[in-house]
Amino acid sequence: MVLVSDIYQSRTDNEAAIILRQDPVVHPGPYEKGEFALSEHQLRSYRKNGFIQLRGLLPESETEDLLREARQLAASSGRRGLPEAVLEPGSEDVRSVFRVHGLSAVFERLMRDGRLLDVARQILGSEVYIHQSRVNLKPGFAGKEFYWHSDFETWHIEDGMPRMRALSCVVLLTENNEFNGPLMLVPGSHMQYISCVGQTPQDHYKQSLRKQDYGVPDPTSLGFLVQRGGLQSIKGAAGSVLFFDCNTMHGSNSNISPFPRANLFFVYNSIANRLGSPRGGLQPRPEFIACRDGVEPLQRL
Ligand code: 6CS
Ligand code: FE
Repeated sequence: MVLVSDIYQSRTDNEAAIILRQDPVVHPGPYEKGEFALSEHQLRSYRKNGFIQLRGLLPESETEDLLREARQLAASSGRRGLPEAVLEPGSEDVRSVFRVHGLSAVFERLMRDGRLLDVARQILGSEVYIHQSRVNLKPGFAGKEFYWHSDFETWHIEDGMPRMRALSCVVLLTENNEFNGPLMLVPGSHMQYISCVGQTPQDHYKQSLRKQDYGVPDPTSLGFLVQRGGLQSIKGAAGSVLFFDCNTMHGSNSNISPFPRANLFFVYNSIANRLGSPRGGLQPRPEFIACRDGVEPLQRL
């Protein structure tokens, strides 16, 4: 008999494995339904697919200001060489800016906006805080791909996130279309956890945020998930908002089109799901990637 102490074991150098999800998708909780909470129908769709896209949740005029702010942050943090500014592999273009809710008052307000927060609290069934925030810029001609992954696999192994009780909220800051590398998701994949092969090197984030080689699913498991659920790309105008479960398999292609693609991410985590120790003797990742200090429930605006 094999005793497994971690229900979501991964990167222990074993063979790849598919583990059934042990956590709810929509978490029951005493949480009061907010003004912008999802309808029963929308909630059912989120539970089934592991994501939901809300078109036009933010008006386009509002997203113009957000995009300007994101670009300014990218330029200034890149110029100052802040660790929050992650560059594209083999180039000087800024790929992502992390901890945007700490760097900008505009994003600090938005993370507490009822249009986003009401949905996050409703799905996670509790008070929430921000585990990670970032803007992915994917510039025209130059933005490279994000290979297939489950965020939870990384957050569990590298950040010690105990359970699947977190979600990503993605605000489209530009149009996302078939040309500029929109996000692709595998519907239903959130119900299976792909335990990945290979051991994580120390300081893995320095490489993985530019191009990820560990914590990626094997082709057989990925093929199985896609065969069952198909693929869906998230296309839409700026102001569309996507909520997706922390274990939904996703990735995106590079952007060889002239059209830049910028998306803003807030990762909401349940206050009952705070980080523990990373697995496999890894050092905790820096605060700007995984919040640990002074974690408190977000106050709604
Ligand atoms: O390492 C992380 O936390 C991140 N990496 C990817 C590719 N997606 C989610 C998250 O930003
Ligand atoms: Fe991701």
